[in-house]
Amino acid sequence: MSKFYITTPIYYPSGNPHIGHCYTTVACDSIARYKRMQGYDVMFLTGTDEHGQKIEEKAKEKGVTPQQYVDDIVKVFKSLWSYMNISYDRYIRTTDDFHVQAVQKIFKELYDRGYIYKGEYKGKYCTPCESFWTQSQLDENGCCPECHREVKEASEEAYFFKMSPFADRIEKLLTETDYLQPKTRATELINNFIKPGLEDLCVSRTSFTWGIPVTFDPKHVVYVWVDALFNYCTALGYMNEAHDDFAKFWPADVHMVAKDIMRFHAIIWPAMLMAMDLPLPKHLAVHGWITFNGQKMSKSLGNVVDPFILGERYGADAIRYHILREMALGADSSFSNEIMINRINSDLANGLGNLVSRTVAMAAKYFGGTLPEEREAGEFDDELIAEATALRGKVDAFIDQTQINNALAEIFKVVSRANKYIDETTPWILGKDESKKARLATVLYNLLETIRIVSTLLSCFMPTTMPKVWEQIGAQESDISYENAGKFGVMPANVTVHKGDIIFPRIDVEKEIDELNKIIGGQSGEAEKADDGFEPAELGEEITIDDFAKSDLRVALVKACEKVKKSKKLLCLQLDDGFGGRQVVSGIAQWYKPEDLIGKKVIIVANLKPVKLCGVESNGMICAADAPDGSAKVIFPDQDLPCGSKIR
Ligand code: ME8
Repeated sequence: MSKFYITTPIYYPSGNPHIGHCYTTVACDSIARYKRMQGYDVMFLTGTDEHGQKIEEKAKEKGVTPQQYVDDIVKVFKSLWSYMNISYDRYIRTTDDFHVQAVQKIFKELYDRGYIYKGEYKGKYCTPCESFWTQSQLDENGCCPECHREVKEASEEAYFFKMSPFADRIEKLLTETDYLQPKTRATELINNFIKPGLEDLCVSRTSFTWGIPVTFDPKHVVYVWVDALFNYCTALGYMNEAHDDFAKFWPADVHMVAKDIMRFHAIIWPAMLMAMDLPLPKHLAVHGWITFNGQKMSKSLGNVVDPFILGERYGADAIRYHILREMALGADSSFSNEIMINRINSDLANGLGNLVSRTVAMAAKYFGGTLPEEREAGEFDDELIAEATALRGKVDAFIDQTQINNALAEIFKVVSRANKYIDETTPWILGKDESKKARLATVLYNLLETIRIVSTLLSCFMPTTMPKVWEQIGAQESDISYENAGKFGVMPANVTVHKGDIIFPRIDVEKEIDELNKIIGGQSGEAEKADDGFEPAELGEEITIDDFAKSDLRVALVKACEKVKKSKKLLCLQLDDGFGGRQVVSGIAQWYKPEDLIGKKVIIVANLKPVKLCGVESNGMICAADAPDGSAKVIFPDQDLPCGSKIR
């Protein structure tokens, strides 16, 4: 049997887990379940990264020991994973004795091999990120390039890890193999870290004590990232006796992480493995952030969405589905109550839920629950059957590329196809005609079989609800398997359905949004206070000056402005653009009243194709910037510039 080893990052228990942590964990869980269903011998690892200055400081603030502090939060992580139905095979805590001792051995081994040496560290240190940075790595304000907070000068005697011997191999790993998913991220890593010359990494600290002591120089503790990264190996028994499956599962098949810790996994981790002569993991799948009000959802920004609150309202499976469906590998995904509730209503309640309840209800109504064995094929059957049987192959391919959102999109295409098949075959009309019973039974059987295939595949993503679907459609345990998910006609012709509760109840959108805004809005107020931690939107793809020259930006004067009727968001502006005037519609009504803008000069994109917004024609766009509180701020140029002045 082939093995499959997948890991989440080990999370810092410096605060309670949030939807961002849920994303990676639920994504890995779904892949692990899928691989198990395919017959792989799976090891799915998660855990907590419990050392470091940040934890030491938090514990002190609370008046408890660091160990007591992490013990309490780890309980919350574990209860969330159980609530979310996370099927991890192993949970590692970096305070586990076996891990501590293994990291000490690894550190000594790297020292004995000549890859770690003692020196003096002078640099810029970011306390929240626990990272030292060189001057060239700081952002344009001289702050931490990860969290954009102030860094401080720090200097200490320290041990260093030699990075330069591995630069060429790492560059090849990133450019010539499919280690990095998506591979497009390789350019930023190479330009920012490898091209300027890989600097040696400071791998010990003397300024705090909550860490793993270096055995041969105990005033030093091992840098938290060296301690943390090796969890992927020690959890299997590398350099320890607590487990014995390192030979079986290493190298990892997939490490999944968000972009903020890509550098550690794409450069530092391979270098350390190379230094230990260990094989490299096969894939590093990097996803974006779940953002809230335009900022990364993060404990330190205080804008986190509590998964327990959402789970209680809609069920763990609906939350799992929503976050998996929204996040595309490599891009950020913005969390909003509205998108979540609409997604649950459209895909789960109206799409899948409706398909199951309509099919089961018709089988009960027309045949007392048990289909007769007579069959009559008809129009549309072949198309539905072909789509349902081809589905498994498509999902396999997307799972292998860690594109879970696309796998789910394929599954829901078949759900829509099946709902359309009901409209095409009109079983309620067939039911009125005694001579059409065989045709009706065929239609219902085809629907039940399609539901069986779809729900078997979906059970990896929504493990709690799908068994309820199987119960309703009369599928037996032996009908549900990966093998059968690729076949049509598995259930017996005289299958018996069982009407049950609605699987995904429809949510009253307005009422829910009001209630959720009250709960989550309270939390986002905290975010506004923390705008020093503003995370700018991701940089766009590189373009040439010629690409930029295609956009014609001009100065224009707002002569008149009014709200667009029937819209809460839109303002309609009459502008003097230096070319006889134009009308532009802009989505800034939440933040600007017409009188705030009349008489002011703004910047417009002047050569945009006209569009109609809420029925009103718009000839261009007003330029505005993201503000930390999630609003948009209009850019006001020098007010003396003439209308029509071109921006270059
Ligand atoms: O970085 N959107 O731990 P951490 C999406 N201990 N994913 C998010 C997220 C968000 N808003 N916020 C967090 C650490 N994550 C280290 C890892 S591994 C050897 C050591 C997820 O608790 C995402 O997977 O800060 C990210 O990579 C991870 O949590 C960071 O968690």
